Amino acid sequence: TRYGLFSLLLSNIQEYLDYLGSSMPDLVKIITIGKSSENRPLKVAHISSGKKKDPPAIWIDGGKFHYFLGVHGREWIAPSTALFILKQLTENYNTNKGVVDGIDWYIMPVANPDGYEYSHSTDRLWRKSRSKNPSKRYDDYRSDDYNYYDEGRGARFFWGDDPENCQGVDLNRNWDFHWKEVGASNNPCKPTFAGDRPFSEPETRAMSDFIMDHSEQMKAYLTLHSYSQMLLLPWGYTKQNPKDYDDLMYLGRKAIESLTRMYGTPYKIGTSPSLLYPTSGSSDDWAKGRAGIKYSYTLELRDKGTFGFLLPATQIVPTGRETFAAVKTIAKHVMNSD
Ligand code: 0X9
Ligand code: ZN
Repeated sequence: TRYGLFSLLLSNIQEYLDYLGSSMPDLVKIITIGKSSENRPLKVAHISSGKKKDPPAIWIDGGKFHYFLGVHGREWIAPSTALFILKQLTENYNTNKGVVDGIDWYIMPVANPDGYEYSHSTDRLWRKSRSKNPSKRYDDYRSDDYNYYDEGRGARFFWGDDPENCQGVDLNRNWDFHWKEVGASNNPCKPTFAGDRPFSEPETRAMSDFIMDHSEQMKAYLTLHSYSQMLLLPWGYTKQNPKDYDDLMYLGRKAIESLTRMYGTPYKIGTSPSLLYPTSGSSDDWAKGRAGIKYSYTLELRDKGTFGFLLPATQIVPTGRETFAAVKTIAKHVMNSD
């Protein structure tokens, strides 16, 4: 098809979703779960072959905030990896029948369409959403003693700072679970601004409402970010481990073994405070702590900093392939333990 190698402008992604929905209506339904601050549709692809009664479900978002499950604007590899997975599950149905028939997939390639678009049009390193924050003299924010940056990866400057307009909320700090306790900023000019209250943003509200409505069915929650090559498991807000930590580590290791087998890409596995930094109000913690989804993982995709957010296009397909291998391992486990 003309989408053989998808183009990754937001408009092309939305077109591809609509194309899948109309060309494979029995397999793919495109659901609009809400609107972003700037009124863009928030689209989720529901893949269900109907071959199994009451199958378990898996949610994947790219670029939630950040930039495939793309929550964070600048993390472009996330939406493209989500799309790669979506393509394998649909256009390559025959090859992947087992996991398509056994699972209901909910895939939201771009969870932060406004931030994704802004990172293309204006500021390549934009992370947050683009909502307008209540005006307050920005000087007032300078005195904040707790501002949080990308310390974990040793950033020397503050990516995504925007002292002029101070728009947007970090969609991975805005969820209603231990909101703003640690690793989140009060300051709307900072890249990790948590918002004025939990779920202040239409994007996080739409996603959490949708996931909650399907939480009984959902057995795994995967959110795609970049970069670092890590599989992170809860909790992010505390150094304590969840009761079923060993189960999450076990499946996480199996998933990463499948990933690494493909091209040898090394990944670390562990919690965010032990490998990166603590954060609270993040979607992975909420998915486990509030929605009760056992297997909740954040995948920090390629690379380890050579190119960082500016990953060359030649790595898109290899990243998609290895990540899909990990996702299939998780899917098979969830199918068998159901
Ligand atoms: O800081 C984040 O939101 C994620 N890293 S990123 O560079 N993509 O922004 C990590 C989130 C990991 N999960 C938790 N800490 N709960
Ligand atoms: Zn991110």
